[in-house]
Amino acid sequence: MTMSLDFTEGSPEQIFPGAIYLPGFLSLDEQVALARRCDELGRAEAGFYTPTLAGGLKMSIEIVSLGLHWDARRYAYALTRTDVDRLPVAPVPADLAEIASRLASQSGMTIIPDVCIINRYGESSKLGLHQDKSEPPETRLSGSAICSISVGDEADFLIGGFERDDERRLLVLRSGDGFVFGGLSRMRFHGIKKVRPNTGPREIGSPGRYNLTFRQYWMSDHERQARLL
Ligand code: MD3
Ligand code: FE
Repeated sequence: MTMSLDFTEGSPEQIFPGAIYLPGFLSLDEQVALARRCDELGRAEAGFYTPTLAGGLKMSIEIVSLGLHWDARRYAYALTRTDVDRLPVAPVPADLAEIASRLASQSGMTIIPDVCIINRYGESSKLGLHQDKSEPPETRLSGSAICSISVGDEADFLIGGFERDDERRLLVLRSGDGFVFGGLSRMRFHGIKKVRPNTGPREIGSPGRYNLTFRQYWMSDHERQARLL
């Protein structure tokens, strides 16, 4: 008997319509390589910084934006780090874009990953319940999915409904797990309640957790060329 083993643990599971959980999407070697890549991109020019939100509160995570910068003060995208140091951001590297395309195709969804945001969590970092709606309504409504991948320490992830007070489900996201949010689920409230310190693979070496989200800003490559913000 032959079986295709695309996933080291389990197979893709639909949590809600359009919300696909892909446990063990990356092999251990791929997880180690991706964690290194995040370290490297974070130490480069226009690397990790701590965003300040519109109300003046600092977030408890550090981020790197690739492709387009996410301005935390305005909840909008820009070509340069408008709310930080005005540096231009690097494009989404091909090796990372390839992970997003694989996540989408394994989930039966599509994305042109023109934005990648790397979040770095320490042991007391959190991400409050929110909706991702800084992307233009055209791409949000076109059905383009948000694809995410986590490496390092485990995290308690909350996923709710379309109103802040809707019932939530708690899922533990582990190193190497993928998650794709398309269709209606693209607009669900979600957040990271806590990180579980020292629960990541020893092989990664450095403590903490990385999460990468891939998003589509432009409707098409053609539109990107024509408009470039
Ligand atoms: C559900 N990041 O960067 S990834 C974010 O682990 C963000 O860093 C979390 O929420 C993290 O905005 C969660 C999983 C995820 C990403 C996008 C979503 C879940 C989502 C969009 C809609 C619904
Ligand atoms: Fe989010």
